Amino acid sequence: MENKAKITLYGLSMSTCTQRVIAALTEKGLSFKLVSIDFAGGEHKSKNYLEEKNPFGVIPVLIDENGFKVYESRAICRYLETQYKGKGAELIPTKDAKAQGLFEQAASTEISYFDPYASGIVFERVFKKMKGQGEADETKVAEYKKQLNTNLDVYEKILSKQPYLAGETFTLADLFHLPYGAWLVKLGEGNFFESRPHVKQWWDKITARVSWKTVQAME
Ligand SMILES: N[C@@H](CCC(=O)N[C@@H](CS)C(=O)NCC(=O)O)C(=O)O
Repeated sequence: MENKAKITLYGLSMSTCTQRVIAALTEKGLSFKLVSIDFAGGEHKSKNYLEEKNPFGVIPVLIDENGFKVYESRAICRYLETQYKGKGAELIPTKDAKAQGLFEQAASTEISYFDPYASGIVFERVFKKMKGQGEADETKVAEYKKQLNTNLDVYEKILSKQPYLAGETFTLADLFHLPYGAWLVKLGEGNFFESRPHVKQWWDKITARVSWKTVQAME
């Protein structure tokens, strides 16, 4: 059947950044059309793509039904939450300045203390070879692992006092962890989560959400 969804997501179902957006779209209960980009053929580096979609030559890019275009996966998720507030799950608490401040603190935690190390490990072990950039540098992997372990010890402390990173409810700050966290598990590095009881509880809860199951079913 023809997909009449008015939100278009340009990306790939197995790309981590695209998955982040698909999870957010699903949390919001928004239907969308995924238009696959021909990565192998270099479509994302074509003149047209750079001019019309994303000048950095990466995926994903979202075009909303009102024609608004936005790229950068986390920015897309934030946009969706604001534009479709009141629909689906509330992914950024706006009750008061404190709740919003705590959300921003948690979102910054993900991009500062989780993503660089988790994505670094995945890049070395998976994407480097795919991009023809050689074998994994295991010295770098060891450094990333050490730092990620140190940072997840702090997560353990935070999550022993509250169920989610921003407080009592699931937010985009939790969701942002899913794609690279899942890659760590796929690479046999699930111990990052398993070895810390509160981090494990949190990870089990966020990966059990319908939104993440939907992403996995699309892979
Ligand atoms: N910060 C960007 C990163 C986008 C990104 O690096 N996307 C990858 C796929 S997950 C990509 O398009 N890589 C192609 C390339 O680097 O040439 C975001 O969150 O959207």
